[in-house]
Amino acid sequence: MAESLKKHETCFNGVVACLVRGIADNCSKDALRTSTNSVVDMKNAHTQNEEYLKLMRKLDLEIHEVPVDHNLPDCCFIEDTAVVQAGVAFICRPAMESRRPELSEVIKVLKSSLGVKIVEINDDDAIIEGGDVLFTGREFFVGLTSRTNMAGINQLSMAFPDYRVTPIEMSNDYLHLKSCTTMAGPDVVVIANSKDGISVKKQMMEKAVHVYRYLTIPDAKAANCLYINGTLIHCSQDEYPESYKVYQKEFPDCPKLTLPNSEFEKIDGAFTCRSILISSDCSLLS
Ligand code: CIR
Repeated sequence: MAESLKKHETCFNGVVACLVRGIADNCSKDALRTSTNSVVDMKNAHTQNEEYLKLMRKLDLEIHEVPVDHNLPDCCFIEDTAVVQAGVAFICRPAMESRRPELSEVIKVLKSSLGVKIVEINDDDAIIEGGDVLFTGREFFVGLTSRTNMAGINQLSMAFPDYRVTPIEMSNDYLHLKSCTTMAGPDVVVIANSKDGISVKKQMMEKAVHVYRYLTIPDAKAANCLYINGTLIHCSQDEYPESYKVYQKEFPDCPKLTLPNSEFEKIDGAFTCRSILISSDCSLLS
């Protein structure tokens, strides 16, 4: 499969594995969140996470589980710890001190299970989280948010010298860039129909090295989707009926699956944040 892929499609159609991490027992109580009164139903969260893993298995991905640490309430949001693309694993530096101890176990699994080059940050002023890093297969867009600064973006640029890295200005409406935009396949960007979404789209259109197809999604939280080897994974009809309709209508020929995400959404987690997808150019598995 992977050999015949064009380079820019490898991260979409050459996905061979994923890294995931379980839910800490103190997640409901201690996970960071923007909404102060949200309470996670842990039983339901575990059910939703099981569905997520079931889907990864159904798509034939080899699953690498980083051992859950019950002292790290946000550890299931593994996307924020590393950007693994184009043969490199760039280790992030989360803005929140409470999340930094998440890194060591992720690095261990990346080293032991995958043949990928590890690049760590050497600037104490840098902060960057994977949720802010959108890779299109051709270039990176990185949100400038409360979790990512220019020093962090500069570190990412150094780790991926072959790719253009474009900072995207954002207001504080969203936690991360990928809270309002993700890739729905090669060269297709889905983006929230919101003030920030519109501004992000404008910046991407002005600065991108490539012309992408942009698709606007009515519910901001539904603009976070996953595309894995030809299958598009998006919001359920129950949770976001209007956005669900857009996905159904705009991707008529693409196999589509839905997942519930309501429990993770309460603590600002979207679909992408619960895994790090590994493509064939980043793995000894290929
Ligand atoms: C946090 O605030 O760090 C977590 N509660 C949520 C992180 C979500 N990460 C992501 O979407 N990439």
